[in-house]
Amino acid sequence: MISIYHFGKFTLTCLASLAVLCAWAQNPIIYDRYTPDPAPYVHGDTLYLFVDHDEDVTENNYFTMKNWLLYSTVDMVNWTYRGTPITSKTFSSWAKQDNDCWASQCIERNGKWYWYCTATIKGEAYPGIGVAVADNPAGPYVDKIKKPLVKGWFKIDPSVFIDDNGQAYLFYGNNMLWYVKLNKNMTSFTGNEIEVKTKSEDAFGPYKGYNDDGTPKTNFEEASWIYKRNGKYYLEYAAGGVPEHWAYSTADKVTGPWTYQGKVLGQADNSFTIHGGSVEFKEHHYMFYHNGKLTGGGGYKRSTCVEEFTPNEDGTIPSIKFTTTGVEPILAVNPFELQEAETINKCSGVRCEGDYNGCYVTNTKKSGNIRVRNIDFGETGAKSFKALVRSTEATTLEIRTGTKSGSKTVGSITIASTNGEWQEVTCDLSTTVKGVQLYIYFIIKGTDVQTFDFDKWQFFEEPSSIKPRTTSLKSQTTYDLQGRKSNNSKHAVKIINGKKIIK
Ligand code: FUB
Repeated sequence: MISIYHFGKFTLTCLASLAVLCAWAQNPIIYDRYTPDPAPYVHGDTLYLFVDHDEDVTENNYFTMKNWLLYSTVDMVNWTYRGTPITSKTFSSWAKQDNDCWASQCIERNGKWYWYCTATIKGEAYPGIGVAVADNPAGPYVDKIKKPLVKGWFKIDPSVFIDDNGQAYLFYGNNMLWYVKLNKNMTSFTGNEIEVKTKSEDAFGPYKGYNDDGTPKTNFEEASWIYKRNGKYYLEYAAGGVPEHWAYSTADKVTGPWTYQGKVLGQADNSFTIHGGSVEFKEHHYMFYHNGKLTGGGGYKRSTCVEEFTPNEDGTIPSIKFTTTGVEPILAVNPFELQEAETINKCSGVRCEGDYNGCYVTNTKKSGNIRVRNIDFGETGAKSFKALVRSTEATTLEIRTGTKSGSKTVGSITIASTNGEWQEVTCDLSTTVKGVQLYIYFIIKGTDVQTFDFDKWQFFEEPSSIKPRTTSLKSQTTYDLQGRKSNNSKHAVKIINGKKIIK
């Protein structure tokens, strides 16, 4: 797939530098892995974030991408890892293995989830787009057709859309743009691939230059993102060559003609690509994109960011500024409900693991920490805390509450080895924690050799001496609507910052 990129794309990556984030920074939003090419999808009260995965170690100074990841949120500031549902092995009958897991998008139709993914055709240098199907967003996913839906040079970056009349479309392409009309089964199409003429300034904006033979270079680069709002079709895309910016065009019909509307985002920090897409969630509009600003990040280590915006009255998208502070919470976390440890606002020294059967956090360093944002302890407050953990060596789990300027310890549990078994651990808090806390932190202090896994947590209004406890964390493990082992109600319904929330 290398040759679909222009020379500039390679030279620009040399500018990548180590980025250090300040404690208050919220963009990027995922901290345990590099998460490029975000494809947000709203389903019920949850926003799913389907992303690619830039590996920690870049091979051959080029994109090193072996699988696709899933995160979700209900509040926009705490993100739950839902596993690594698809790898190149999912497409083993036709895709090159262990690399080139490029941009993707997933959609639900009639209870099935269809995840369209770019990969390189086995034994060839050009890409194809496959589709894997599951009953739940977190999988397991199966490549039922065992072949790419479309393949050929420049055929990357799928964007799927179902129109009001039920007709589904798959758009894709780099510098060139095509679409197919998907059949209802979402895994085949009828008719030919239709090419959208990208060499039009009216449709896609000012040419980014001219070839030696005088033919123009289209402003359309890649990462098409198709949707409909208030009867109008929107096509967002990476534009301008590399480094890319984010632009969009609109049309009265999904098949065009398209009219260029302008630039929405400038060039991403520390990344020559910007791949993203906007989505409406609980009456808020969010623009997702990636940059290279996570620690150690760069052009091949990109991370998802998000900004909130308000469309103009006429439906046009305003110019959106990059921020490091990101977006505000739209719900508060209820600490008295069972919560997943892998629901994280920010973390370091830990990584999320697991799959559709259940995920958890594991430490990657001697000490690690997890931050959760916007937790409402109510007027009565919390007096004790319980966690479900397992450890191979003695470990201390410290609980802190935090503000913008600092944090204070409110509880601590020293856990002996649990011999690999999940175990509930409890502590009384040194002070009753009340009201809305900006942050709570879980600090893991261990040894060089130990493994510490953290699955769930919950606070209680009673001290630990009061028996019986509400319930056992283990016994609260149930299957949620997506078939994933978890408590069903992760967050309380809450109106925050005066914004109307629809649950
Ligand atoms: O992540 C690999 C490629 O980089 C994507 O397919 C493009 O959209 C660009 O983000």
